[in-house]
Amino acid sequence: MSDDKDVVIKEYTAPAGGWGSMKGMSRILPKEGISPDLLDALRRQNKPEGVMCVSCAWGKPAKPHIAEFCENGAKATAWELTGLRVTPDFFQQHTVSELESWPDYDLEQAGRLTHPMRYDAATDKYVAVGWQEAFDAIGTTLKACDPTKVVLYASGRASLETSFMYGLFARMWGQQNLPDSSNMCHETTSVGMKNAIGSPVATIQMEDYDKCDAIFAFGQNVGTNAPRMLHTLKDCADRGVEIVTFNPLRERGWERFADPQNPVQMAGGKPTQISSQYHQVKAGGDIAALLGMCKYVIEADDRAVAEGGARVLDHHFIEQHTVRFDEFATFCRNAHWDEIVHESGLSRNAIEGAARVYAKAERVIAVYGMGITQHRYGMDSLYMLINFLLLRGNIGREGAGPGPVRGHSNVQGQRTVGITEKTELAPVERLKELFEFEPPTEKGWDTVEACREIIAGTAQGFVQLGGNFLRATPEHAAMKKAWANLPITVHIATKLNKSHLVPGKQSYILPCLGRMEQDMQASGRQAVSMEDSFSHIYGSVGKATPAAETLLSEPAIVAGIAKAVLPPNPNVDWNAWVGDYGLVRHAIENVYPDKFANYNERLFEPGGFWKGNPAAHREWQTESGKAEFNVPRALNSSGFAEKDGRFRLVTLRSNDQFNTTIYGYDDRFRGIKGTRMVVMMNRADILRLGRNDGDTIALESDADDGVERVVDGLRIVEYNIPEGTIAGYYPELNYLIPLEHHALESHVPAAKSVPVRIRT
Ligand SMILES: Nc1nc2c(c(=O)[nH]1)N[C@H]1C(S)=C(S)[C@@H](COP(=O)(O)OP(=O)(O)OC[C@H]3O[C@@H](n4cnc5c(=O)[nH]c(N)nc54)[C@H](O)[C@@H]3O)O[C@H]1N2
Ligand SMILES: Nc1nc2c(c(=O)[nH]1)N[C@H]1C(S)=C(S)[C@@H](COP(=O)(O)OP(=O)(O)OC[C@H]3O[C@@H](n4cnc5c(=O)[nH]c(N)nc54)[C@H](O)[C@@H]3O)O[C@H]1N2
Ligand SMILES: [Mo]
Repeated sequence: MSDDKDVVIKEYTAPAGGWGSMKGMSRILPKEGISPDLLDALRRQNKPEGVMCVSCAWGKPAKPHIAEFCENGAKATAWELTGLRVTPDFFQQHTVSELESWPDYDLEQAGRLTHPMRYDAATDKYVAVGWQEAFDAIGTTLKACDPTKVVLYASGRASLETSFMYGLFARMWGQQNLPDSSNMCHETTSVGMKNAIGSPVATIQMEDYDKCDAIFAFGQNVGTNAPRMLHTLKDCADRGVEIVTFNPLRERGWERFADPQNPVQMAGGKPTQISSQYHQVKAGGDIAALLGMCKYVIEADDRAVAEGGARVLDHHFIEQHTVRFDEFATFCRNAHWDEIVHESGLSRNAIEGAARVYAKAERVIAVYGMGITQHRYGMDSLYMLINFLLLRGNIGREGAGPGPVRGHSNVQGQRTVGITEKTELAPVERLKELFEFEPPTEKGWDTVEACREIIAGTAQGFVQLGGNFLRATPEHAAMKKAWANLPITVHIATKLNKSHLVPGKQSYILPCLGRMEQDMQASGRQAVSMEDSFSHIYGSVGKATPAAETLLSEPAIVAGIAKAVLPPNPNVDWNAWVGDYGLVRHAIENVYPDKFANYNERLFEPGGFWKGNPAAHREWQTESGKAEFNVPRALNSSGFAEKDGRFRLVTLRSNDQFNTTIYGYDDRFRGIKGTRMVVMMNRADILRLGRNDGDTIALESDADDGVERVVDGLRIVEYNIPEGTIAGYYPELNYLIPLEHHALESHVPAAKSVPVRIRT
């Protein structure tokens, strides 16, 4: 029931994949019982006409492997198809205050929610309520609110169909407070890439990995967070592609991999070495590392020009397709190596070694994750990554380009179909024309803004379509206090989580079908669809028996709320849409004809259908009409100065979790077992503090705002991590992140470089 399992800290020497992943899977599965539904779901996972995994957003190949799932996808599937149930009886046995004290792991273990529930303050318990009664009561309360003060959050799992309905509901109600989990995740990509190259998403597709000859990887933990990508990387490594990784931690997936589907490797053959170079940058050190590489390449080109040698830059591309190169090049030439070395934490030699790989490669892909986006100057890191690619024309041609690895399985798609707080990203004119209402034009709230309003007590209600907002957001102590004062909280969810257990004045849990489950409606079995990191869109058909007969589908619940809140509109027939999701797709196609032409017909195309990307063929939809170089505003993205006793805390995921869902206490690749309450620390830092490996300490906020934020009971784990950078797990450490410590323009909480000190 708690975090005090047998703690074992021991270096893990095996590769990613291999028998370890088999054990990782089997450790989770038997507890849950292997049901025929689970086997069927795994067999059909990520295959054409199959069911799309609820875990990560990695692409689903047109020609899948026999088992196109990974250890962590299997865990996510097993836990969705668990035989355990959270029934009205369960809620009778436990008060909400009691449940709130349970660890996230125990809440997840309790099983699937089965009945709509209403919070009863008198008994401090959730009690069963009928669906219609719930919708009516929610409708009555929401109608009395100022719609522009209610938050309609979406976590990136819900399908394109549900998300479209949800966004439409918000706008018909007169608001667009539609923060998405993307606001805590790749929003830096969406804002920064749009500014720099006119496309908010990856320009590459899966096939580009077959054609690249170098990969530069920044701040992403492939072995845990997108394990199916390991197959792609292995194929690349086998072809001799150079893989150069930048990460403060030596993440096993970027080091070596044994393919569980390769009999030779499983029989003890040599695992594949993934990275040919591995650079342990400091937290926030990517701007400087990229700057060093850009400087090297630009100066090599200067020499080539002077000596009449072969050019190193793609100067044709630069002239024809970009702006502000000269300004950027001057900045790089003037940069000092001592500063670059200090800010990156890497030697000049190491950076030049990486730059030489870049200068030699014909086609380069840059992949990245939260290590780039979740920083105060995350946008500058991202701009540097784009600058770096532009220097040799590595955007908009085969085998080259930026490849952000998205988080939730449909997080990118939700943005595509209107889950956005930004008017300019919403298809306002089309909505007006097709559904005959006046969409709002006032910008809605993003995640940080929603948190501000909640803390200030001005938010009047919170609806969450999936997710665990309270647990996932920063400034946890203040958020928790304020959350309880919300006039109404409504949770559309499959599993119980902490956000549900700090009820607002009124609170409802509305349990929904999971993606693996059969969704029968008036017109028969329904499919839903999602978009992956490569902008490919796939249909997904659930076949498992629903966890309870009382569950409704997500579209049905969204429609139920919409009908209870909105006056009837003859152009939106919510009931017909719920009866046949093909009609929702038809509406999506009407709103976005370019991206979704023949949506229903193409739903099951192997490998998904591509929604297209102008930057992929060098059409730059930017302000200047060109790809833009940007000079960074800082050399380190952390956004705070270094000083004695201050650390940069990286908060990240273990191998046994999906965001706030904790599947277990074994972070296998990092060799940390039995506890999540750790802080990974360099040996020199431990000695300097006069502490020992295994000591228990408290971390406190070292932000300059004077607010006290503390997490106690953390065990020091001596770890291979740069001095001054420390790491621990999210969400436990979210108490330590100030709300205003976020990426400047995108408002992504800066979870990868949080200023903290050890409490003495
Ligand atoms: N199994 C599983 N899969 C998942 C998830 C999950 O929780 N579990 N979550 C999903 C979601 S929503 C997302 S967004 C993705 C997240 O996937 P990732 O982007 O991999 O996110 P994190 O686990 O937070 O790890 C960030 C990585 O960045 C590194 N890093 C930290 N700071 C820096 C820095 O300053 N510079 C560099 N270069 N590296 C840095 C860390 O060491 C770590 O390897 O995964 C998705 N897939
Ligand atoms: N410190 C720190 N904070 C972070 C991060 C970090 O790296 N460090 N990462 C950030 C990132 S990248 C993200 S994306 C956010 C994640 O934030 P969220 O997306 O809000 O959180 P999740 O943990 O993914 O949500 C899990 C819950 O979703 C519900 N759920 C699961 N499946 C379904 C379904 O099919 N339908 C519905 N309706 N509900 C379902 C379950 O109730 C489950 O408890 O956290 C962010 N917060
Ligand atoms: Mo994410």
